[in-house]
Amino acid sequence: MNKLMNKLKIGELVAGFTVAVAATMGTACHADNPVVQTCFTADPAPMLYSNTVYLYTSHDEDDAKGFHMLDWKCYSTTDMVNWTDHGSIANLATFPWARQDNDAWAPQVIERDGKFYLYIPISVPGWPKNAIAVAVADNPFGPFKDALGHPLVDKANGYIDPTVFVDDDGQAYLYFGNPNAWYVKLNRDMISYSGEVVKADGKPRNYQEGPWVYKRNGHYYLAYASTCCPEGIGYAMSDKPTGPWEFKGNIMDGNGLSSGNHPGIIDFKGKSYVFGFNYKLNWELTDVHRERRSVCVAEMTYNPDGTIQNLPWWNNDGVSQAGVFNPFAQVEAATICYEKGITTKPRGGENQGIYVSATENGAYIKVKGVDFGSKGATNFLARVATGTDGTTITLRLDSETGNAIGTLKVKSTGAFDKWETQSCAIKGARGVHDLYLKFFGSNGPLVNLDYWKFE
Ligand code: FUB
Repeated sequence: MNKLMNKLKIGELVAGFTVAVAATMGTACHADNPVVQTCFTADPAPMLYSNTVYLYTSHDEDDAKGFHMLDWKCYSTTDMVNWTDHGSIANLATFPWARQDNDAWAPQVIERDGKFYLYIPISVPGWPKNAIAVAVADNPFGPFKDALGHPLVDKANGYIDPTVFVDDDGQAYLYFGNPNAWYVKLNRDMISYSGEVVKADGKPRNYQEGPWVYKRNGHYYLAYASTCCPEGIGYAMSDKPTGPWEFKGNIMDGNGLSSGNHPGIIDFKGKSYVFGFNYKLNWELTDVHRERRSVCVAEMTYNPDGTIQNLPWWNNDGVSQAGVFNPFAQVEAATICYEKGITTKPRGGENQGIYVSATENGAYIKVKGVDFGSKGATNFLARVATGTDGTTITLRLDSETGNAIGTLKVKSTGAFDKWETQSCAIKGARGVHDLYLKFFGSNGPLVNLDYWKFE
């Protein structure tokens, strides 16, 4: 990100704060944006693989004032509104030769020939400090292992924000950079490159950082975080992957609510989506601007000539659901459209997934567009762990106070890490509804929930 205070004057921050608070008060229960509420996420990189969208993000720590970033995260969805948390897929310790206390910046993951390649910017000792590294995994969730034991692209000023694009002829390109867009041609192994680092031909107007390169209907696109004022998302087009790039406009204008943005763009089930970030959750917690960002998504529309229609700033509503949600298969409890009072925790061990913890009386998880079918459901099963008696999980339709279809009176399992399946009867669940799992009990940790399903 460019120097924050150069781009965003204090007045804009204060004005932004006022509007942010007004925009979020009373609406949180209905919001679907930002995509993740259990932690701060930034620098979205969506990947389509096997009919699922995987969203890789950087992660602002809860205590961040400026940037404080230690790991990279992964979420997945099949309907664009309910996102399953897969936790941390790599962290600074994955690259032991790099700076270990900060700078886990914008990632991207690409699948090729059944392997998954994570490209990340990282800091190395000395100056200049910016380098690009690559890690590899056998599946989208990692754990990703350092591929080289050293940077893929050695240090230079501004070598950040890598993005990889594989053209139809099989040639892969790695783009990166602030305040220039540079690229190299990757070799087929995806962990080495040939030739020199090249400065992209024609820097598009207001290009700052966060390049995202892709091809659609024969046009090459370079979307990026664009600066002039608060960061927006600009884009340029070309008829070659190496430019020259012609500036075409802003996909989203900058906004005083945010000092940054960073695009990730994808097509899924016949629609196009742009991801970026805002500071909504930060403004809900404090009136001070911190680097505590939250990934958002909006639907994007192309004109017949391939240009892209300008979008308003991220709204609270998010995008419409692509399909419905099946509650009859086992559902990871960390599958969330929106929540309050929920934290997510790793089960432990490599690739063991995530469970959720309800931390306060009145906490809830919203799962959107749940299809109970015409026959409906009669039973609810949940894998729970709790050291206390008296917690209930009430299942409500369409809002936190909507029609209750059942209540699970959770019995103590003896400890918060002793798991049991418990169940309750369900009545009145038919058709498609938003489902709210609403947690009541004494304050403090109430119950841990690993997965659930209806029968
Ligand atoms: O998240 C750290 C940095 O801020 C990213 O690398 C930039 O794109 C900006 O979002």
